[in-house]
Amino acid sequence: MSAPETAPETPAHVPLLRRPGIAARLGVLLGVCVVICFATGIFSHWIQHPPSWFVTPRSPAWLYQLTQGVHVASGVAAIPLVLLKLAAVYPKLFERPMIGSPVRLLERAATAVLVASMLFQLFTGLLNISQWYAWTFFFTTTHYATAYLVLGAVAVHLAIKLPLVVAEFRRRTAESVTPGLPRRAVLTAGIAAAGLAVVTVGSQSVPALHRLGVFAPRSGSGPQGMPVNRTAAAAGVATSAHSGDYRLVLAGPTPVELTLEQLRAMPQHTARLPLACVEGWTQYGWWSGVRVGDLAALAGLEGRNLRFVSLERGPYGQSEMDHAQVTDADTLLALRLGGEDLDLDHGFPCRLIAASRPGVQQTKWISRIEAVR
Ligand SMILES: Nc1nc2c(c(=O)[nH]1)N[C@H]1C(S)=C(S)[C@@H](COP(=O)(O)O)O[C@H]1N2
Ligand SMILES: [Mo]
Repeated sequence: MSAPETAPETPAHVPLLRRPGIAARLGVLLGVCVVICFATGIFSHWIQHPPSWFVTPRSPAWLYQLTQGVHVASGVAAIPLVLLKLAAVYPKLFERPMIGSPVRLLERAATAVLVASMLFQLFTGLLNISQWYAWTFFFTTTHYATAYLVLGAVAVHLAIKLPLVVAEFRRRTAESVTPGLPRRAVLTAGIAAAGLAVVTVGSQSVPALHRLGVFAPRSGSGPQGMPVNRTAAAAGVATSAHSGDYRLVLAGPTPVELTLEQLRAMPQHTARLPLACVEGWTQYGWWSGVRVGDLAALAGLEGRNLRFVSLERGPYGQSEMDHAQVTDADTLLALRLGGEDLDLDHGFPCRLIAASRPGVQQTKWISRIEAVR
């Protein structure tokens, strides 16, 4: 009796995810997400730490909402794609020889860096937007540095794999005679999973979809219909903000101290502006208060870049603004939100609000305005 014949290898016996061309196509989708995420991330970094050549864009008011929304969306979409891609290629990660030739060593080292840095970046990013700060390092600096590591590793990986990717895409015509459905099904599933992932965080900015925001803890509304990032109690300002001793200090050539009553007596302006958090959510509100340009003029601070100091101590307790935005008619020291006095958690007695500015720079509980340098 002869041994049973082994069936010839047909596409049907190749696990769905390992079919030719799938890894390459997932890689292209992932690469697009990475580039978009990097570009919008670097933009956010420049806005917050402007290099000397960088001109901070001041309009449209929703610009930062858009770029940061796209940043978070592309990062979140990349998570299911990277997991699918790993599932498609993981047997290769354990192929022998482990080391081999120098070129192979380089390739494997680059892959190790790529996988590790990308998983680290995407998952810490996801935890951050989910407000689960489960680490001791300072997130933004680490996130920024790792972004370059990911981009560099992607570039090396692409340089090594480019011929393979091109070959995979060329094969397309030859393959169209075999049933193409499974591959397309995998890619469709990948894109659908990426889309679903975006919904789990993006829905926080769409009131009707709040319940879908499982990775978006700020879903739903805080006081005055606006989510709260850090409460007054957490910032340690609950007492000082309500104190009768409160004064706004304008530390200019003509020093001025204003009580809340005096601030209320100044000309008030109203603007509809978004709070666009770096963590992806955006919420619009009607803000009313004193124009920062008027306050600067009062203290002889015209033409100066300004620093806004909060009653809160610590890294989020101050922010800076260039003189061009100081004179913007919509740059306000807001006293009211939606026609009511600011809620304590939104920055009572007053907070900064200006167009196209990351939420993290819309400093709450302002007690002092001074010139930078
Ligand atoms: N003093 C102070 N201001 C702050 C913060 C803070 O922690 N402390 N958080 C900032 C961040 S990250 C955001 S997104 C907005 C959120 O404003 P809200 O809490 O009123 O929604 O406030 C900003 N202003
Ligand atoms: Mo934020």
